[in-house]
Amino acid sequence: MIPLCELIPYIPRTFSTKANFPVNRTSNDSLAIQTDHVKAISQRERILIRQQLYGMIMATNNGEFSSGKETATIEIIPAVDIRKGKCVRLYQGDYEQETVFYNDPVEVALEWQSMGAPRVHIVDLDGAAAGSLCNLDIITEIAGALLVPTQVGGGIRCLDVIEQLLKTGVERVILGTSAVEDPTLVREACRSFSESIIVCVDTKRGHVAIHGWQQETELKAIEFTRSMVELGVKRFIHTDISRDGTLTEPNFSAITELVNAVRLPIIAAGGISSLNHLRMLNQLGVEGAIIGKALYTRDINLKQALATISQ
Ligand code: AMZ
Repeated sequence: MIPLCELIPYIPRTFSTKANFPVNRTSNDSLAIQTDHVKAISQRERILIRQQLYGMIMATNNGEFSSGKETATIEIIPAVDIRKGKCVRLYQGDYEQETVFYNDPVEVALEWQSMGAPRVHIVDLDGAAAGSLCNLDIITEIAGALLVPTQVGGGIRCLDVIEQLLKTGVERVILGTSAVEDPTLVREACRSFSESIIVCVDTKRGHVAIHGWQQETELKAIEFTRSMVELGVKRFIHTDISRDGTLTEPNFSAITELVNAVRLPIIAAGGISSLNHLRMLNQLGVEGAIIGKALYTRDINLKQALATISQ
């Protein structure tokens, strides 16, 4: 068991815990809690602690975060977006603003694995726009070639396709458009495949967007996510579309709001472009961070990111 004093160094002086055990403050403002008591701290409380810490970082350091010790709780997930058989990145999800980074998506997925990626995120961009998978052969090849698990989205609209993907070795399937348009499918998919189903909450100006992000809905992120929890969804990916592919920064406030609203794992995406962003997301209590453009432009070095997060 990891002592919490390593998990949350430099705790604000105002912090108080409702936990029913002694908490000692050390000379360097860490919380020292006996290892035996650490088990009693719920995941929820850990998240609240991280959020307090995040507030303090923003207030005192202009957003610059430096910490001696952090625990690797966040999973760093490289994205491989496929369009017309190639590995590409789009700017804010715009199909007109595409950069081709690799001709062979299998090769790049293997490269991320060899650099230590614990999981690979695969999107069939043609599939998301067309409403059915268009790059199934390549996805099957990647899932077969990798040892690490994969999650796949883009154009998945029925149970048969979900089952087919899971049979080819994909670990998790992502539903976006069909989650909005076909709640019955979500309920049935969760009933049959449970943790293998992820719903993506891809937002433009706070509203969920579907059909390759080309159609904005009336649904607000939080209310949509809550309705999905009711249907049995156990994990979500949040992407702020206006940040995606921009190398700016993640929408920390929207992510915090979602983490607070839903007591389930959230994977953050969109705008992650520095090691600092990863450290901050780690503190916010997200389960994972999907990195796309910044890995391809080398703004983030995957090995360095993995090392930073597990220090
Ligand atoms: O970049 C885009 N325009 C885009 C994209 N990356 N459009 C959809 N997607 C991804 C979603 C999710 O992973 O983030 O496709 C998946 C959802 O697809 P669908 O077909 O279920 O809405």
